Amino acid sequence: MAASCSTIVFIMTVFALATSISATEYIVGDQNGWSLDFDYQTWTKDKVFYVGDKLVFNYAPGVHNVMKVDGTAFQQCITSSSNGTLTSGRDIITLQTPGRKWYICGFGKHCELRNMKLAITVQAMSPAPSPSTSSTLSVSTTYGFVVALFSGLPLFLV
Ligand SMILES: [Cu+2]
Repeated sequence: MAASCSTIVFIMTVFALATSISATEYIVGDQNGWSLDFDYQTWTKDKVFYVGDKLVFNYAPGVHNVMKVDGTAFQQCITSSSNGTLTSGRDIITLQTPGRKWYICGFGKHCELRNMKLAITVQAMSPAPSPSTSSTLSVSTTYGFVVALFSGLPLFLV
């Protein structure tokens, strides 16, 4: 009994690890990073963000920052209403809840005049693993594990 129970836990752990691989890390602005006069609206257009994905803001520290704001503050570039300012120059934000998210730069008029503002919508569910590239490898490895476990199961039960 105990053996089969721990086997099930192990299988679930392996599956959890396999699904966590599908989280995506987005470099905001790609090679431009978090910078002046970049079109972040266009950058977000072809992307779908899911809970668990990460945003990486790359910039020279002391020149820019990243402020998490609400929709109103985003529209009007109000930096005082920030509920968290990141300043490291390589800020990584893990998207933890679904919904609309807003980020602006709090330096000078970077938000108003230089377009340092990013708005995204985070989706709740991660899509089913696509049958391509590296995810196929991890999934088939997982199945290999499970098959191996089940073929070994009778030994535990005897
Ligand atoms: Cu800035």
